[in-house]
Amino acid sequence: QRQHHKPARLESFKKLSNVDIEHFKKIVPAETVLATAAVGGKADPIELEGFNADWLDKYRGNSQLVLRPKTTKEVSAILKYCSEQRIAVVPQGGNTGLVGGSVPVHDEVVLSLRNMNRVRSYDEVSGVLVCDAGCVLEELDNYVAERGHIMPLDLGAKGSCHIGGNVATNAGGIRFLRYGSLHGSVLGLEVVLPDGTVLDNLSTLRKDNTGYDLKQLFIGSEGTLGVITGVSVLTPRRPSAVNVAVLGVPSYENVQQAFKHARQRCGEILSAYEFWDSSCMRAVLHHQSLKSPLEAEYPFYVLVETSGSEKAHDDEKLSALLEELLEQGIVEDGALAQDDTQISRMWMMREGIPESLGKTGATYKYDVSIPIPVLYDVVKDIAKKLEKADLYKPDQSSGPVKMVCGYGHIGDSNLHLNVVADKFEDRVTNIFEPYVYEWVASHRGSISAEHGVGLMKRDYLGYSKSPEMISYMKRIKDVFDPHHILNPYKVV
Ligand code: FAD
Ligand code: S2G
Ligand code: ZN
Repeated sequence: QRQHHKPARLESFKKLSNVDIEHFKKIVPAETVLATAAVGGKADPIELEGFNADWLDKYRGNSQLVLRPKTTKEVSAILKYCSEQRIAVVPQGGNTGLVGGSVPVHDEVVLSLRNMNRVRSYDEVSGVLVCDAGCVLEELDNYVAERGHIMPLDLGAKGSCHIGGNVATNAGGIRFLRYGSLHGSVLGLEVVLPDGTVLDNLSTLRKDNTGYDLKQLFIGSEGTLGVITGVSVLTPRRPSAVNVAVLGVPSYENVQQAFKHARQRCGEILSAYEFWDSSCMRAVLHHQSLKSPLEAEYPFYVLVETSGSEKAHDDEKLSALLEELLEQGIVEDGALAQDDTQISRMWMMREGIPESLGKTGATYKYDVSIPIPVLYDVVKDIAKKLEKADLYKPDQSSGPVKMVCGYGHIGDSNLHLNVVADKFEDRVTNIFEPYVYEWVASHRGSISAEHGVGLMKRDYLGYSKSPEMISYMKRIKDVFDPHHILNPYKVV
């Protein structure tokens, strides 16, 4: 049973017919068109499954047509036709988004960028990469690594997500603390507007103050303003010395203390500071069949990563930090990675959490930015509310709710509150929606730190943005997409 109640299909959108399929087959290579018999094609509906269901299997559309163009020109021809015919379109990258933004709500056409995956140019001096939007993030990181550079973002979905989708969702991730937002590292974009206009702003310049910086509007636009077909991004020098430590921490208060010490002790080489609680740790060790590098179980765990250019110097800083934290009783245990295998195993403990929760049951995800001091309180509040409603008993995975846990990029003041239940059902959802959003708004936080709004949070935007802000967002939407054919029902 899916969690959300779908908005009604807008009748202003044309229902596809074989005439449309025939037209598409004239403007893109026939083998890139995936159409079911319902619209005059030959594909078995099962072949469209992966395009209609999201990563969480929480949102499911009913598209009968997937287009997988290979060039910007083809994208332009598709959108021009869809605009004229008022055919609704969902741009799709790696389909790893978590707010229902990447799959159709009803029968919108899926425009997949997966066939646009070429590197267009790379400058090894400046580190500027220009590539198609459909390049997979991990493949780009491997490509630039061979040339001594690193992608300025990294996330657990790197093996499937596209750089175009990362830009469209303004993804944050585990390197945000070090390399900042895509609003800073993206230098230019090539975007096809809903009417087919190609906006070529694929600049490779670090500085260009000539008029409004339009590319910023598309970063985080979640496929509602235009289809990103090309990305120009600045990739930093790959650090030659990376080290990681995992700490066992007795309280959330101490997680914050350790962060202060880490910033003091590691200074400019601090490149990640992630945390997770004991229920996340139990789930990830079990599902990823990993062994904890620490002696015992602790209420909280922290992963600290340093990235610099001088291994001996950096290791000295990290071990000094560890000593200080242990001496002052801020942490109760700590393990320093001894080699690359241990580094990737420690990262697996953190990055494997989403998948491990997904294997445990239906995962309600709340990705929020709240001031660090109160960040974990909301996890405790929700657990109490679920207990009071007799839906959850801590440490007993019997009730309809099995887990209430918190983890995330605490260095960015970004918490991932996750509730794992048997299934998505209203009596559970109603406990925390809109409660979580009200809670976050009362702390002047954001109801979506990095995952975006999509379908899931469209009706809650008002908890983080004023009516004036939302009305100007809608005006901008009207400027770029007057017929609202691009990713309808989502964001605004
Ligand atoms: P999709 O899921 O295909 O699409 C996402 C949105 O962007 C949709 O609205 C879609 O319409 C739009 N879109 C996609 N491609 C384009 C395009 N070319 N032009 C215009 N619009 C487009 N997010 C974080 O921020 N930080 C994390 O740490 C993080 N960790 C994750 C870990 C896991 C295991 C998973 C599954 C997801 C994680 N995410 C994280 C979610 C993240 O937003 C997505 O994984 C990613 O950024 C979306 O990329 P994608 O190519 O999969 O896009
Ligand atoms: C992360 C992934 C999605 C989630 O792991 O940093 O962004 O909330 C999240 O499980
Ligand atoms: Zn995250």
